[in-house]
Amino acid sequence: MPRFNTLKSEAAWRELITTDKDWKAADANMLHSLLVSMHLIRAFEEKVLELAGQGLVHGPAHSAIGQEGGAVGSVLPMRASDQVNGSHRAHHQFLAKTLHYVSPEGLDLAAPVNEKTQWLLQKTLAEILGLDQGFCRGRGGSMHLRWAEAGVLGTNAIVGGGVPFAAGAAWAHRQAGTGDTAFTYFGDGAVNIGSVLETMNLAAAWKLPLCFFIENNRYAVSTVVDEATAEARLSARGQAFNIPSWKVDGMDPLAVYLATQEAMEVMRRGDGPTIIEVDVYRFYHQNGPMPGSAFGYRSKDEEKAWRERDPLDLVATKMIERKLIDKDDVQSLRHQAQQAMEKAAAELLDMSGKKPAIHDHLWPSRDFVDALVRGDLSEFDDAHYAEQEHFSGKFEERKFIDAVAGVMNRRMEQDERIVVMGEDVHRLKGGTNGATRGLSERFPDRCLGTPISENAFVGLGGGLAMDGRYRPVVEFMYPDFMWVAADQVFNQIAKARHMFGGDGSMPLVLRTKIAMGSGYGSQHLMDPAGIFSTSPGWRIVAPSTPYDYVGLMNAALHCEDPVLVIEHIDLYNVKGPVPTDDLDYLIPLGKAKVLREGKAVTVLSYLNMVHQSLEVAERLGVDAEVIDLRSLDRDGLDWETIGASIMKTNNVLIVEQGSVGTSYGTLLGDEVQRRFFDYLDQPVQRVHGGEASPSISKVLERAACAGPEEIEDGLRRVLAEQGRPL
Ligand SMILES: Cc1ncc(C[n+]2csc(CCOP(=O)(O)OP(=O)(O)O)c2C)c(N)n1
Repeated sequence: MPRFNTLKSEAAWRELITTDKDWKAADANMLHSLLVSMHLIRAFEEKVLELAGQGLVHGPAHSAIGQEGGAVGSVLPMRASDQVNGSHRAHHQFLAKTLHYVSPEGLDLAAPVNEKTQWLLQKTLAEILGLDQGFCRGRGGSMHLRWAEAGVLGTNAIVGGGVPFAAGAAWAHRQAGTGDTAFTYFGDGAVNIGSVLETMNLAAAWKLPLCFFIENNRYAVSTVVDEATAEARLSARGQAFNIPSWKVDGMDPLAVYLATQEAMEVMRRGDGPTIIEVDVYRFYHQNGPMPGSAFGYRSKDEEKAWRERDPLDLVATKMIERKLIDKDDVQSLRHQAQQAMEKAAAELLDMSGKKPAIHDHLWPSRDFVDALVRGDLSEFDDAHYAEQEHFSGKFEERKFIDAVAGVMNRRMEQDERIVVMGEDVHRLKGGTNGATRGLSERFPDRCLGTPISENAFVGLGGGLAMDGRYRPVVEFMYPDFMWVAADQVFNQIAKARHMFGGDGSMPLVLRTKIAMGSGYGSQHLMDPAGIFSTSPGWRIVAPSTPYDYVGLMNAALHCEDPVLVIEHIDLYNVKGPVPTDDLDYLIPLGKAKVLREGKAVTVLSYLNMVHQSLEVAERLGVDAEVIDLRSLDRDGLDWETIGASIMKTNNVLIVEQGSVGTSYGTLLGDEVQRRFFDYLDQPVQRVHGGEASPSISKVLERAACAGPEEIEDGLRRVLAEQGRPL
């Protein structure tokens, strides 16, 4: 018979229950703020549902009526500089935090609404209605509310999708030593998604001051919490990750307040993340003004029992018991909150017709639709640009990979905001290829080896970039891992600036390497350019020489947008000239380079395929003009250079190495044809790999990718079409 030891998690896990004594001891001003905030939020949500019922809210309105206690109870112990984010159901958290921000002295029953709170209610309602005066200029609506100044990082329509971003804010707090914290709010449904679980692990491993605040309202749409998990006591997740956790009754806002104070203490003293699970109930269905019972997944009796535990009534009763207020005060508070919402709505609605309608002049202009997908690049106004042919200093021959490590060492030495993170970047003499060589020795607190959690760590990078105090450089060991992190890469990082109104920056650099030819097979060898170029928000650079790498990396690190920097392993050991004494110059984003002049055909390419194209054209003696695109995103394509060449050659060959399905050339070919159709003597010709991802077998891998033979074929095709075959 084996022997067994009973094992126990290290993490504390406690339920906090208030007593009469706690209610008697609670600060009167705090109770005033609690009650006023909850009433303002309740009246706000009721107005939103009323307007939704009138068809004035475009899209869902996920009300939090019934859940106010969790939001307000947790926000009141916060400082203005603590930050929060949340999910699709977040009006209450947004308002709790912003009301607290505009009324730092507390909210008072004697005057519950003042100019600032009225302004806030109207601006929030305007956002939910999709109007120009809203916090995100009407782009975010109900599910994407952001007011950075007040500490609201942005709420999120992807369940759990905002959680890694909050870890970024928490990392910035920890690194800056402010003692501030970040709170990420999400529901019981979100507890089971990867971004949440990955972030719990990462935040605990890195001791981030991040509170995972679970609003357990028992339902994810109609799915009951214990149908979705075998451990329905959701704060038990803390046991798995060594995170101290509290469970409280969220219908008791004082319990939430006290638990939050305790959690705050843990986080502010540097002991890492916390979990608070609050049991709450949404009085209505998932969204809209019907009760959940109308959809058959819960009973009217259950709803009645929870409504009898309304957090607004509990706080009012306790305050009346303490003679802090009387019943008339509560009536008057409710009335004033409703009046405030009438007034806010009246400012936005035209009541002159048969039905209320939004005032026409309040909508955003249609021209605003694609504005600020990326920033305006004004940060480059005084940039020090230097192309290789104009550089006057001394050069030395350096390997590409040494330029990669060299420029990052230089930038980190110059700019304390830069933080490098990724798997193994801190070991193996600079990660798996030497790209981060020297960084962990010189900057141990800014070169971070991550757990294998692409979604969490690139999302953390996104939150860090958006926070603005630091500039993350994230490495994906192989590009295909972007699929693992697709939500953070494409839904969160790429869309954040535009979705939240256009003003926020996202200065994140994502490095990755194409490794076609290395035998790593179907799941490691893609070229990510095609997929990233379909994602608004990203800028993409793909340098083909060490000199350009330094200049483009410097530009990427200077840019206020997310920039994907693509490297290629074939280039790592290639040598090229790099300035001996200057690693500070920039190469402009959006500038292509003609590497070989010619009149017969314009070859458009990037990375290693530029060199292969040059070699083949030279070998065959084709009069090809070879252009190194360098910047690949829609905004970065240098149409001046490309156009001038096409007008001269009237023929285009796009050369890329990777698969046709995820091909970058698809976008480029389409654009070229639409812009220059009249100048083309033949359809745009293309060189690319096969349909399948490259296999491990050397022969099949070579067959899946394009190389010199395929480029030769392409050039022959172009010339044959011209009636002068080689
Ligand atoms: C990744 C993802 N899956 C599904 C949805 C659709 N959806 C929106 S809200 C929701 C339920 C979320 O439940 P929970 O996390 O408990 O939050 P609650 O709605 O109860 O506040 C679902 C399935 C989504 N928005 N994102």
